[in-house]
Amino acid sequence: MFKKILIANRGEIALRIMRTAREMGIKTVAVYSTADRDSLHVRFADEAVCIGTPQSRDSYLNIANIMSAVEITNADAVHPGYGFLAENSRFARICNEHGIKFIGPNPEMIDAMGDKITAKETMIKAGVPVVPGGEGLLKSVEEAKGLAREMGYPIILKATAGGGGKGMRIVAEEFELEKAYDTAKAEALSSFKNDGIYMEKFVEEPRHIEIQIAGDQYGNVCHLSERDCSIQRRHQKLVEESPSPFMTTELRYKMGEAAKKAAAAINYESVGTIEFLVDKHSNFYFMEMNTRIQVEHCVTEEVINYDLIKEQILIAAGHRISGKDYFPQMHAIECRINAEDPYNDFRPSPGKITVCHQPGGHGVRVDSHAYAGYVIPPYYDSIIGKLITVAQTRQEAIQTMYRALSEYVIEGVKTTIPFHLQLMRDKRFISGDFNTKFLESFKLR
Ligand code: MV4
Repeated sequence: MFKKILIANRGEIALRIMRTAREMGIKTVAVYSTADRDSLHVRFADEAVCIGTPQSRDSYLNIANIMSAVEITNADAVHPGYGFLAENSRFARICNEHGIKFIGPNPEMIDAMGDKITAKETMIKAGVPVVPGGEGLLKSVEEAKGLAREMGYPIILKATAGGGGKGMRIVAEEFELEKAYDTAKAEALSSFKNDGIYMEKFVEEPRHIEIQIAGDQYGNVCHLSERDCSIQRRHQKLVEESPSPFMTTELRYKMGEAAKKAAAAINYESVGTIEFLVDKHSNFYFMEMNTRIQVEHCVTEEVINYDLIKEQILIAAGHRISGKDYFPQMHAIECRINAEDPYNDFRPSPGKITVCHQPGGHGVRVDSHAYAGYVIPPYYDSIIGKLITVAQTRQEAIQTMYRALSEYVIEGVKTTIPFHLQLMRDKRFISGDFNTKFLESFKLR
């Protein structure tokens, strides 16, 4: 087992990883930018190394500085968390070449899923359903026109180097195609330095349902059931839950098998997630694979009673998994508590937290790095915590969530708490009748 893990991240996820490492008897190293000197992840770690100035590219994205911190602290493994370098194959490769275990998949697996056209081709070969569309890169707007006529509008254009919604264009009718083609290409080039785009039939009002999987170094794979992440706004997830209110035993079986095929197709090693679009007829289509631990991993942990970070560390250290699948025994919901103003287009609200009281009690979990006096820097994402509730039924998990949100006091910055309070009382949310378009018509009062 590893003796010392360097956590190449910050905020709540750095704390989350340290907690498990400590339970496993592994020493921890925090890295921090000068904006994060007073962060809890620095105080909770056994050692901490400053890796640069506030801008991410000068600290949390600076591979040379992070590798120096690994060297001076003698860490034998690196956990990247989510975001930052978590899906950077170059970083994973550099770690491995220096004999430092990158706690995640191999660089080849990251690359296989990073390019969306390659990922889609791999899935087709493996027999995983994908959204109908053209095979490969679009070579011209004429080709795009022909293809769109064949499959019928609406269609969607996506960047092959994209993901998470960046650089997408939905096209409802032919007269819009040329402009959308040009802007999608230009946006792809400026965002990803790669102007490759491809086309798919647009799936209307889909749910976003993802399957958590795990694979070990010996070819064993299992799934750990689903999370419903349909409550999103501009591709930012706000609420996640497991099980999905839309799920049936039969659909879970089919999606679970498809997710395992997807992971097996690339000999996936580590924990990961297969994202699917699910239409109202329960047809499901592979969307992307996330080769990292995700923000919302906690809902899975709560419903199957299983520490995913521990599993990820064990797999990286060469342990075997049993290969049996895991099914929800409880219902869990997670609300993302962001320093954003929900009354003002969710605009970031950095600054000093003057008052901080976090909820507790039966069925409540808070993963947060917030404390009274903490200053939220403006340089990074705005997540200040995750509130997770777990109960026997969805209705009880919602009731506990409402109660816990009512106890949550954060003063000094605006938060998403008022949004979540209203959502937990929303008829459509309570009935489970929602899809990825739900928040477009949601009005905060
Ligand atoms: C789609 C789609 C409909 N049809 N693809 C958004 C993020 C990126 N991973 C892909 N996305 C979508 N792809 C087809 N063929 C609708 C979306 C989409 C979406 C997906 C999941 C969650 C929220 C979303 C919001 C808008 C669009």
